Parts: sequence; C-alpha cells; structure tokens
Amino acid sequence: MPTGQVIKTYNGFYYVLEDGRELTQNPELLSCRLRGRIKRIKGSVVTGDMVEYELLGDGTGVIEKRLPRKTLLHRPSVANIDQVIITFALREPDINSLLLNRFLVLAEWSDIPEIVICLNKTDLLPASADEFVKPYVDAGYRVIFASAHEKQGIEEIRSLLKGKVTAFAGPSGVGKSSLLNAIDSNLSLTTGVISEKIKRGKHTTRAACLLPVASGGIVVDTPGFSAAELEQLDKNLLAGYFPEFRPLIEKCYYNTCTHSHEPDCGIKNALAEGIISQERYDAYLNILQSILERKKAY
Ligand SMILES: Nc1nc2c(ncn2[C@@H]2O[C@H](COP(=O)(O)OP(=O)(O)O)[C@@H](O)[C@H]2O)c(=O)[nH]1
Ligand SMILES: [Mg+2]
Ligand SMILES: [Zn+2]
Repeated sequence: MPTGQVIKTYNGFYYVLEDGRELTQNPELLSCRLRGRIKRIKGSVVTGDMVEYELLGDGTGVIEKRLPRKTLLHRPSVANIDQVIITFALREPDINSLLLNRFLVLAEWSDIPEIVICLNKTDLLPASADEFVKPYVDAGYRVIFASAHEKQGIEEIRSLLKGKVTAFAGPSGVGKSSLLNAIDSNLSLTTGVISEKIKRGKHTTRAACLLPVASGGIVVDTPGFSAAELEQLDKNLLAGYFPEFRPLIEKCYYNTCTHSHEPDCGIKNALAEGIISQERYDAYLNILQSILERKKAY
C-alpha cells in the first residue's frame, strides 16, 4: 500500500504528499478521506502524520492507517515535528514570562527534540535583554534575538530550519508570520493582528499546514499554538519538564515531593543557593497550582 505524509487537513479532507515526492511551493497532493474505522477516533490523523492509503479510481484516496508518530504537539495538533521555535516579542505585546514558561513546558511535554526561544522586535527595545534571558540560557535553551522588520537573526533562524520540520509557537501578534516572510518571501503569509482577529471571527477551522522553505527545511504554519491545555499534565511529571530541575529531583527527601511546601527539597535548596532562578520556580508553582485546581474542579 502506498505511504505519504499529511501536509494539510481541511473540512474532513486530508491532503497527502506521496512518499518520494518533494514538498514544493505548489505540491501535487492527493486528497484523501479517512476509512470509517479510524474516522471514529478523534485526532487519529493530523497534519504531519505519515499514513498508508489506498488509491481510488477517481484519483482520490482513502487513508487506511496512521504510521507511528515521533512527536505530537497539541492545539492545533501537528505530528512529527523536530523542532519548535517559541516566539515572543520584546515589546508590543510585552513579553510575559509566565506565558513563555507555559509554552516551554508544553514543548517539553510534547517531547519535541529541539526547543529554541526567539525574541522578536529587538528594534523596539533600546536596552539589552540579556538579563531577562539568563534563566532560560542557564536552563540550556538557545535564545535568538530577531527583528523581522530590520532583518536581524534571520540567517540564524534559516540555518536552524535546514533538514527539519519546525513549528513556530507563541502568542498572536509577536511576529511569527513576519519572521517567516523574512526567511522566505515566497511564503507570503498574512501578517497583522487585525487580520487574525477577523479570521477567528469567521470561525475558520484551526488547521495547520506544512510549507517548504527555499533555503531548506519545512515550517508549520498554524493559526497559533495555545498553551492552555497544560492542566491536563501529570503533576508528578511537571518538574521534569524544567530541564535544570531534573538533576535536583532525586535530592528531595520525599519521593512524592511536589517541591512546594515539603522540607529538605532539592529544588527549593537550589533556589535558596541561587542555582535555579526565582522566575522559573515561580512559573513551576503557578503551573502546579493550575493542575491542582483543575483536579479539584472534577
Ligand atoms: N517593530 C516591529 N514590529 C514587528 C516585527 N515583526 C512583526 N511586527 C509587527 O507585529 C504585528 C504582528 O505580526 P505578525 O507577523 O502578524 O504576528 P503573528 O501573529 O505572530 O504571526 C504586525 O503589525 C507586524 O508588522 C518586528 O521585528 N518589529
Ligand atoms: Mg501569524
Ligand atoms: Zn522537592
């Protein structure tokens, strides 16, 4: 049976690129439906999935089976992403560190192998943001400073995209589409906060789409990832999604330690010694609290 990759989904159709074909600006895609059996499972096939399909006489196809996924990012769902570039603006809108941490945890939870932070709109920030980024650099994240308007950081992002499937996550209005257009003008993505609001008002389907970049690599264009689903994650695993907390967890006296109120906690001791940052610890507590509140509501 032939296999291929789902490049986009729309209104119950799945557009598949046959294996061996190249993803170009205007690729030849096979429009497929789902076989009833997998149709009944919500989210069984999403953009980025590798699938087996049967060709029908009329030139369309039927997806019979989804092949195993490397990764799955939620809201909107995209499978098999190699890298996520979490994008925020330094100004307009002002950077919100709690939200940045929520996006980082979302990416760690989704098991995305490469997680990069991109801070856009450097042209609006006269001062250095080095102090702001220190906790994230210390945690092991690569941070790129960029300006889509002044073409700063564009070459660095281009080199990161090569050979990978990369999603740009982050709040709306930070300049994700503008950065992608600066990276490859052929993408000609719509920019501007107002146009996005109009789109949402029209109840367009929240669909993701894979796009090739001229300088190499594939990017995922999405209407924007949401970091709202974090309440679903297991509170016992949360600390492990903060890479710099990982080696400290085994130093906790209680193996059920939530690193909030317990004595002799490896993470709280590291905080007191200045080894981990207050900002990251506060984000941990905040997300922990939202998980606990959700549990209570049920
Ligand atoms: N000053 C400045 N504005 C930018 C920059 N990048 C994007 N913008 C503006 O920010 C707004 C939102 O950009 P857009 O790319 O649509 O953001 P998205 O919602 O993240 O895709 C638009 O008005 C852009 O012109 C930048 O580097 N500097
Ligand atoms: Mg956009
Ligand atoms: Zn602890």
